[in-house]
Amino acid sequence: TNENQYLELCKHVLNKGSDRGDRTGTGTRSIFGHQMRFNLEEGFPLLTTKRVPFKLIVSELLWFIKGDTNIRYLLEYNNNIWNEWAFKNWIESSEYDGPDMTDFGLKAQEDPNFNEQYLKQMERFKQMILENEEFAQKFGHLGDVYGKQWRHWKTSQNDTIDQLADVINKIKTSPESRRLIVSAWNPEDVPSMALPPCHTLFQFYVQDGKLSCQLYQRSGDIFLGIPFNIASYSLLTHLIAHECGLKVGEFIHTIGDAHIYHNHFDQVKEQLSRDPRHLPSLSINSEVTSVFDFEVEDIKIENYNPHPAIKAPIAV
Ligand code: DHF
Ligand code: TMP
Repeated sequence: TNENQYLELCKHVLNKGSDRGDRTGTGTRSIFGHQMRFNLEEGFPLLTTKRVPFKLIVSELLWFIKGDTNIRYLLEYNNNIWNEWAFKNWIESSEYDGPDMTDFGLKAQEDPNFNEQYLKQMERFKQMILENEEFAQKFGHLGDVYGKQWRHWKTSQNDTIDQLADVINKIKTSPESRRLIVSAWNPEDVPSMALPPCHTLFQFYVQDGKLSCQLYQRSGDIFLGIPFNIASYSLLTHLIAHECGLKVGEFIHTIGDAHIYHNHFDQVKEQLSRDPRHLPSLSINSEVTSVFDFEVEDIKIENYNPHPAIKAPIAV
């Protein structure tokens, strides 16, 4: 089944991966080059061996689609998944007046006193982003990340390219094209991004009235990031298929460095001890016709009865 491919990837990396240092100082076990194929006709691939917060996936995807790169929109939907990377803007600026937050990601896990300080500052940061527009403009942005590259790629002529609108038009007018590509990897902008795009490039393919999508992800956090990425691109495929009058085919997930962080091993083993359940189904408001008009309330998951959530620290 669809979900077994994910569980097999976890086992494979635990058993055969190489232990490596990484940018965050956490340490990972990793392999290079892996592919999973999810048949979207068999159900929506939201993992059932742990609860995955679907609402967060929806608001993050709609945020990309709107071309937004500021975490304020996410916070308005109670979505905290990008906070740490914007928080860095603030604590490294001259306006920051709290205790030293250098290396907060690692320190918060090791030192309970520091963690308390950190949570206090993070709460203050979130409040100011939500309440103060000027503060949000200054510190809530993540650089030229996904939304910017998908919708407003900057050209050398000082124009912008709307890659997402263009690819949707091309799917409608030349579905056999081999050029149905959106790239988030913009080498000129990489240095200014809070995190260079992990999902770097995706391509569409239409056959027998069905839309398939393949993602090339350069780097994948198997326990925390990948379950979101699978669901997010599957949802994007559904939304675009809906606009184009197509059914859904496959989501093909190709990963470069596929890794499990050392502090996620127990969680992964717990998850592997569970049996997958039937996959849920997606329900989208059919009155919305354009991908660009969806709101969070228009997208729902049905018949989702997962095993309980499993918490894990994120490497910053
Ligand atoms: N950094 C790292 N090290 N791994 C990532 O997966 C990652 N993902 C990012 C940004 N930076 C990253 C964006 N996506 C979570 C999931 C996806 C995501 C960021 C965070 C996460 O923490 N998920 C939790 C629940 C979070 C919540 O409920 O607020 C989970 O258990 O799935
Ligand atoms: P890196 O830039 O050093 O590769 O670190 C990025 C980390 O975030 C890495 O563990 C992969 C993970 N990640 C995902 O797995 N999925 C995502 O969507 C994002 C944004 C990050």
